[in-house]
Amino acid sequence: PKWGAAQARGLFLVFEGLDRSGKSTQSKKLEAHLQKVGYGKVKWMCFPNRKTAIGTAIDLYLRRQLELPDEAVHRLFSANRWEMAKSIVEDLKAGTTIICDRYAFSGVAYSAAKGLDFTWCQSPDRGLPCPDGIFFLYIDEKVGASRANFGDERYENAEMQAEVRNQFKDPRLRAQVNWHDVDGARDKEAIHAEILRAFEAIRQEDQENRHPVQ
Ligand code: ADP
Ligand code: DGP
Ligand code: NA
Ligand code: NA
Repeated sequence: PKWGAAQARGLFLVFEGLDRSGKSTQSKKLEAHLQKVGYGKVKWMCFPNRKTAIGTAIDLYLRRQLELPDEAVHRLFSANRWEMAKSIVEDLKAGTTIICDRYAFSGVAYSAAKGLDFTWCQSPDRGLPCPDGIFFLYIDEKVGASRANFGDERYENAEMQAEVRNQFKDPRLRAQVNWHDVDGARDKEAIHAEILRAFEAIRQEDQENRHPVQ
C-alpha cells in the first residue's frame, strides 16, 4: 500500500501457490535471511490463521470434521483475513515488514476451482491491505503430490489441484498487483536466490517512490 508517508513503513510480501509448492519453506527462508542481515522488524504470518475462532472452524472444515456450503466457507476464509487486517496495517505503519504465507489470491483460486463465480469470489476481500509483492511458486500438480504429507487435507487431490492451478493463471488475479512467477520445481536454494533478487527490486522501487523526509 502507498500511504505516502515519509516514515519508513514495512513491506507486505505474500507467497502463493498450490499445496506443497514450497510456500512455507520459502517464506521462512526469506524471513530468516532478513533477520540474519538485520533488515529490521520482520513478522511471518500465514492464512488461514487457524488459531482464531473463525480459523478453528476453517481448520475443522479442512480436516473434514465440519461440512459447510462452499459459499459459507469462502466467506469464512475472507473473514479470517479481515480479522487480521487492522494489525497488518498497524504493523506496516510501525515499520514492520510482513511475510505472509497465502492471502486473498488463494481465496479466489480455491473457491473458483470449486465452481463459484470468479468475480463473486473476489468481492469479500476487496479493501484488504494490498501486498507490495506476490511470489507465486508455480509447480505442476504432480510435483506437489510427490512431496511429503500431500493428501492429508480436503483440497489435496490431483483433480482439485489441477483446477486451482488453472484458476491461478487468470489475469484478473494479477491485475494491478506486483506479481512474480517463480518456478517452484527447482531446488530450494535456487528458488530462494531468485526471491531475494525480486525482493531487492521491490525494496528499491519502494524507496524511490517514497517521499523524502521533510
Ligand atoms: P507449502 O507451504 O506450499 O504447502 P512446504 O514449504 O510445506 O509447501 O513444502 C512441502 C514439502 O515439500 C516439504 O516437505 C518441503 O520440505 C518440501 N519442499 C519444499 N520446497 C521444495 C523444493 N524446492 N524441492 C523439493 N522439496 C521441497
Ligand atoms: P495451507 O495451510 O497453506 O496448506 O492451506 C490450507 C488449505 O486451505 C489449502 O488447501 C489452501 C486452502 N485455502 C487457503 N486459503 C483459502 C481461501 O481463502 N479459500 C479457500 N476456499 N481455500 C483456501
Ligand atoms: Na495444505
Ligand atoms: Na504451508
